[in-house]
Amino acid sequence: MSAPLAAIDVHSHVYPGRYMSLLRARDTVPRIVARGGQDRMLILPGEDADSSTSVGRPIGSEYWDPARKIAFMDRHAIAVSVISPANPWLDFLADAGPVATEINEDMETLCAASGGRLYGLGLLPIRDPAASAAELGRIAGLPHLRGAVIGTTGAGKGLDDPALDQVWAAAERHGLMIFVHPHYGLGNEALAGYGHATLLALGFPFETTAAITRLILGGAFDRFPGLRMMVAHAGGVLPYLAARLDACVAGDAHSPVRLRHEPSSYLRGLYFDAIGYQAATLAMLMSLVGVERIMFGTDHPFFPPHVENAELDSTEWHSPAVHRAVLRELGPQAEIAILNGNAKAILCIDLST
Ligand code: 5CU
Repeated sequence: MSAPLAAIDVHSHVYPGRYMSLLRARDTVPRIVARGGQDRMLILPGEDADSSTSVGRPIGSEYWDPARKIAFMDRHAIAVSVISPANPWLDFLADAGPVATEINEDMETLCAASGGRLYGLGLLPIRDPAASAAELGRIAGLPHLRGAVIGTTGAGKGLDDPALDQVWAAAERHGLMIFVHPHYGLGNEALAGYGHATLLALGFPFETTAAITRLILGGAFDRFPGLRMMVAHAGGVLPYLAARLDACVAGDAHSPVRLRHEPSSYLRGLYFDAIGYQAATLAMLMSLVGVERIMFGTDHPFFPPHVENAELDSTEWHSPAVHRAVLRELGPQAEIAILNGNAKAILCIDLST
């Protein structure tokens, strides 16, 4: 059998050491608690009260040690990962400018030391749009960072808040990628009683779908046509519902929406990870936005296999295994483009080092 093609993983998370210290010092969610000699992570809304996970999830050095990230990559034939700080970023801090700068410097140092295996996305003090715009200017000067990851709440009023226009303007000016990722879930009250599965499987993509829909309908991509934005988890359910959105906007005689084009057409200007778990989902996304806008991702180190921590790095993980199989089903051209060709071009990644 031939060796698997080298992949570029554009959806891979890390909690830098400085961020871990921040979480360890807190006594409300998000935080890290020590239980029975083991660190447990409580980050999701209500996770401290959720007995289905026996209070939080175990967290080990796979979340911050670059050697373990690279061990996972080697195990799964991933040549390069574009690592991003994981949720909830700095959403819980009002005055996060200085710590964002420090963590972004840490991200650059970590990537620079990786011998070409790691590139990064920084984080933003997003509750302060002016500070976030300034931070994007600093990120643009860090050679291994390609943009920044954000959640869906912005400065507290969602991503269609006009106060965020200065953030989009800065990202557009510097040609940086903004990676939009869920954290809070949407419709959680209708999803309770089944552990984390419903929040992660449904609440997360619903949240992403609503956030990107509002951005589109609010006209952000008319005002900033050069804004580069990557949407997590294959776009949530927005690609699936895009034609319905067009029909409902067109069918509303009193719609406040004033766009140059129909809403779904803006999806063709966005980028997506390929974390859709089935070929039919990816085929649908490809037909809507074009294969050239989709890039392989794993979500590592979330969704680990159920083995001892010491065995994690040598065990095959579900997400990379299933997504490689899905890409094979899509045929060799799509497979190569999504596995690494698109990320090379879109994020300027050199696979030859
Ligand atoms: O399992 C989880 O909680 C998560 C999370 O918080 N963030 C993420 O990106 N994937 C899974």
